[in-house]
Amino acid sequence: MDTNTTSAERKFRLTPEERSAWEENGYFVRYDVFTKEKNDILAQIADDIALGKRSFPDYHIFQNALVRDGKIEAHGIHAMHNIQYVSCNCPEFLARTRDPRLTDPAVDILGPDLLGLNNLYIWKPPKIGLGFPWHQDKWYFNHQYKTGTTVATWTAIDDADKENGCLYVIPGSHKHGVREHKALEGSQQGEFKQAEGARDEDGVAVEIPAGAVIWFNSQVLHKSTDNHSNRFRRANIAHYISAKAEWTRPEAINKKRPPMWIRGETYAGMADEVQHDVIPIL
Ligand SMILES: O=C(O)CCC(=O)C(=O)O
Repeated sequence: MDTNTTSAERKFRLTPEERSAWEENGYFVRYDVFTKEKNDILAQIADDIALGKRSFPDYHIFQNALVRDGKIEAHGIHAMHNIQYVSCNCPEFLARTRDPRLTDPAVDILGPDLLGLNNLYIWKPPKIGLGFPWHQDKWYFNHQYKTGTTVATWTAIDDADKENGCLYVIPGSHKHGVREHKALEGSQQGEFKQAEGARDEDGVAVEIPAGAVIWFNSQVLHKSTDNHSNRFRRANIAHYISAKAEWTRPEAINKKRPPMWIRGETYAGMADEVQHDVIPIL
């Protein structure tokens, strides 16, 4: 696929206002990017995986214990990783990851050659869905890739608001480098570490309806809160980096989670161990 498109050819390219918001705040939102019908297809597949109705490798499913007052109250699935390249008869996730509605703006930011990283589908169930502490995704990516900006897309499958645990960001925080991240004491959310010095009072809740997408610079400090509502708060997250990114430590490449080819060229000697297609579950 020749994806070396011109800006005019990219139907979903960045608007000047979005570029300013990206540079100034490190994020922007678009509404009505995906229809309910299109998101329902993904939601059904992910629900079936979460409920054990479709086989899916355990190592791509993340569970968390909800700990309150030192006691485990419940265990719950909270995320499924890389549905896009694990074949459970669901090429729809692969198509979504490569959808120009998501990737055209990423091309405007990163250039024409894109890889996809660590997709995750957050399944935040009513009452027990857990929040994530303040963090920068770039802190995690720096362990694997030497690259500048990376771009996250966060697609709301359900309406996301303060009650069911929407995303919060600290506007402009992408300009101040990557902070140290430390394990949380008595954490409910075992998987993520907390960025030092991030303050709740600087955060803005990004409440968005289903079908909207947030694009954010992965150096932006962000978090989410627990789901206190009786509704789900599901989101599909796809990250993009330039295919010119180098491995930080080639010996530590995570073969279970290689980057995914998205569009354009790949480069020998860079992050070139790339997944092109779905891996069948045997
Ligand atoms: O969707 C959420 O609740 C938080 C997701 C998040 O912070 C992340 O994926 O980095």
